[in-house]
Amino acid sequence: MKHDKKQLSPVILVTGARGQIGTELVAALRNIYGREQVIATDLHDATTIVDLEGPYHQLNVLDKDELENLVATYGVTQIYHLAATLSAKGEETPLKAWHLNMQSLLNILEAAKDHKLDKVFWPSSIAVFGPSTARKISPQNALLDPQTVYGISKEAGEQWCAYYREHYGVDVRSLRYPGLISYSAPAGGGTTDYAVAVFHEALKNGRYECYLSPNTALPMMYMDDAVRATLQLMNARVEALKERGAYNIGALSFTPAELATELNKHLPDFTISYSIDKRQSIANSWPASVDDAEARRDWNWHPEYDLVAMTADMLDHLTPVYKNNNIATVS
Ligand code: AKB
Repeated sequence: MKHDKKQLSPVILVTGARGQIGTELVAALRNIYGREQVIATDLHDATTIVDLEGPYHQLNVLDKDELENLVATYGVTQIYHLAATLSAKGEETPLKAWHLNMQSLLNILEAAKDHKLDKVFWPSSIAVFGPSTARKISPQNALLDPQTVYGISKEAGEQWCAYYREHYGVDVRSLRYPGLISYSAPAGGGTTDYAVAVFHEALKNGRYECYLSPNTALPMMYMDDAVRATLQLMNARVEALKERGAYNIGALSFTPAELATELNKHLPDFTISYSIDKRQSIANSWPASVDDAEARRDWNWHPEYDLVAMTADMLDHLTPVYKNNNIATVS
C-alpha cells in the first residue's frame, strides 16, 4: 500500500512497537486511523509474534537503509520513534546505549527531512533533570544536568530535534515522560520499573522486594494518560505549541511505601520489603514531580488517573491473568 499524501489518513510508522509504550500506542493509533495505516516495527522476527494485528516489520532502527526503504515503500507520513535503551539498562553498557539512542534518532530525523514527513514523535524523559533541578515541581526550563547516559541522550536528543526543526522544518514533537505504569507489556530496563513489577509480584507471590527506598518519590503516569497525552500533542495545531522543546507532563508522584499502602487496600496480605541497589542513585538524581503548566496551557493537558484510580485499574486487568494461572512476563 503506497500512500497518497493528499489522503487524509496518515501512514504511521512506529519503532519499538513491541515495547511498553509501543504496544498500547499502536493499538490506539490503529483504533483511530485503521489497522493498515499503522506499520509496527521492532527487533522481533514477525514469525515469533502470535498476535499480529496489522502490518509488522522486523526493523533494527540503526539500519538506516531499511528504515528509509520502509518509509518509501509505504509512503509513511508520520513516525513515532519509541525504540531506546532506558536508564538502568543504559548504565550497564553506556556506549552501546548512547549509540542506539542517538544514532537511531538521527536516522529518524534524516528520514523525516529527506522524505518530507508531516510529523515525528520522539519521547524525552524526566531523566533530563539532575541534582541541580528543584526536586519538587521541576520547571519546564530548568537547568538540565542528567546523570545517566540515558538522560544525556535525552537531553542531546531534545537539542537535535530543535536543530532539525529550526534548520529543516521537521515538525518533531516530544514529551518528557515520567515513569509509565501499564498492564499490557512489561517495563524494560528503567529505574521506575518497580511500579509495574510490584503489581505482578503482589498478585503472583503476595510480596515484593523493592530496589528503591520506601520514601523515594518519583513522577509517574498511568499508560492511558500517557497515550492520550501523546495523541493530544500530535494532534495539536502547530501554532499552539509555544514550547518547541519537549513538554513536561505530570500526573502522579508517589513513593514505593505509598503505592504499597494503596495496594494493601485491595490485597491486605501483600507485603513489601526493601533491598536497595544502584538504581537508587539514579532515582535520587530525578525530581519528585514536574511543573506541566506549559502543556496545560498549550494543548489542554489534564491527567485523568490518580494513585487510587490507577491502582484499581491495574488490578482489574491483572487479577484475572493470575487467577487463571496464566503468568504474564515480569520485568
Ligand atoms: C526510566 O526509568 O528509565 C524511564 C524513564 C523515567 O524515562 N521509565
